[in-house]
Amino acid sequence: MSHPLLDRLTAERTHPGPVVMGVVNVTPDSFSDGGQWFDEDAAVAHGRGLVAAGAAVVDVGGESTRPGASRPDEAEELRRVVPVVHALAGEGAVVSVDTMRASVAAAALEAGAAIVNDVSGGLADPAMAELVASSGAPFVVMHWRGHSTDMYGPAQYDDVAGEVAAELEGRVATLLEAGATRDQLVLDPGIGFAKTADHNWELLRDLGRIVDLGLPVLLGTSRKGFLGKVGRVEGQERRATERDVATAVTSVHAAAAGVWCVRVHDVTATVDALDVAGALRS
Ligand code: PMM
Repeated sequence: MSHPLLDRLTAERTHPGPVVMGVVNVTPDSFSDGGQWFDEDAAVAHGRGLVAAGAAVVDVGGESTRPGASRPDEAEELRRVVPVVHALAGEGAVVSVDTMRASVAAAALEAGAAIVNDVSGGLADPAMAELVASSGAPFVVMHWRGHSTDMYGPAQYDDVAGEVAAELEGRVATLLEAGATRDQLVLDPGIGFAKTADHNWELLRDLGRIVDLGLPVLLGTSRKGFLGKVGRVEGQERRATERDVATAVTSVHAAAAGVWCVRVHDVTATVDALDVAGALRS
């Protein structure tokens, strides 16, 4: 049983496999596209283009989570995010807000956002669980072990998929205790967050263990560093914008593993890949 909005997004998609979420980073410093959509009009036009390319949801964020990034203050995050959410939602797009702050999530919902995507799964802001419960909006619970200022210190696992699954279940229990309902929750293993390249590959191979938790799963591999390194010697890695083919391959893998949604920068590449994979299977 999932939230009516999540069911609607699944039912209305025009390609096989997972729903596609397109990324709109209203930041000066994101690792893959920092600065490109920092201007409000550019961000809105970009979001519109992602919807035209097949994104069922556009994810608007104002804080870079690039390793080592420092956080914008709340006023600055609100200034970046709210007008873009308002404009895209006003045009009929389904918008999610990518934030770790309950105040920003609340303002974005007020401006027309329909989904809250929190890379900390509610851990960064103690007020988030209460907001999730009171709003009733779908909430993406990502696996997280701390802010990006120390991304790799906590990247210690004996069994990465098992530990990520257990920690996500802990977050779900806390959110339910705060009054959220199960149908609101979407799980995300948090590729690249407190995970080395080896951890990311292992998690991707073991995605079924996250899907088996029984909630819809969202996967964000798009343009991440481990896709730049694979098959390349040091110094010759693919740059972030050269990782869209690699990302599309992981979207096909996610489809086979039963993932509900993939979060990507290049929507066209992923939709093409899902179409081809679907035709091969049917
Ligand atoms: N990755 C980034 C940002 N937000 N949200 C979710 N749910 N999952 C992710 O993997 C994720 C995210 C990384 O930064 P980007 O916006 O440049 O992709």
